[in-house]
Amino acid sequence: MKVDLIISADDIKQEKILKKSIVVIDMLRATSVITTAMNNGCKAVVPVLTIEEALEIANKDRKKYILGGERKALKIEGFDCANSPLEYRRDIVEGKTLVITTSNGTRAIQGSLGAKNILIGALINAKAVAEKLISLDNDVVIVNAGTLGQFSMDDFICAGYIIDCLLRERSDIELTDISKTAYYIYKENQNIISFIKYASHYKRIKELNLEEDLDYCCQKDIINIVPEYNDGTITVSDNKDKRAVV
Ligand code: 3SL
Ligand code: MG
Repeated sequence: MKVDLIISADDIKQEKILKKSIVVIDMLRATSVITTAMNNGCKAVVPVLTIEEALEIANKDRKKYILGGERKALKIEGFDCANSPLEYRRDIVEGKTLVITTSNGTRAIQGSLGAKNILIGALINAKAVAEKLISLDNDVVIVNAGTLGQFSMDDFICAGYIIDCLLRERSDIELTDISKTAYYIYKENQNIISFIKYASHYKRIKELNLEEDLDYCCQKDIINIVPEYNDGTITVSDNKDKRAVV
């Protein structure tokens, strides 16, 4: 099993992801939101690129859908929720379909179309993602959403932790130089907050007084499910027994 890594949604190349098992990471905060919503009983998540697309889907039946996401890290006018994972509580999401649009995370998911599998990963479900990858037994590309086409320290260290989980399960994993670097960086910085407090996006979220989001997203392995994208929709195939309490 080979593991490669792409550093931002803008750097995805079709030839690199074709037939691979992809993990999309936007730990601050889109993939943490999707994972939390699904863990709290959300039926499905529809990731879209534009606000207009999101409104068009949700307006078909406002009782069935929740509108979520952000622009410039802020709630979108007319939407139900912003991009804070803590908003996606069971009483809000259970039985609903979340239509979400975000600046980087949903772009990274859409950019990964053509891959064999597209898994949704974050620190909060990293170990479960690694276990799922082992069971798929295919070459892996970790797609970091990054921030507006730029490298993001937060997604990179999250990738490093997923690689660490993979290496604990299997010794025959071949890492590219960039995935090896993510792994080494994680090994030297296992306290995630101490490392990513220097990241630009961390600072932006902190300036918005969303420190609780940061604390939440920086926890490792509090959720055991792995959301997966197929044909326009993200679901969890075996979430019933594995749902953790958050
Ligand atoms: O870029 C994204 O997809 C978002 O997760 C960014 S934010 O953390 O909500 O600002
Ligand atoms: Mg991000």
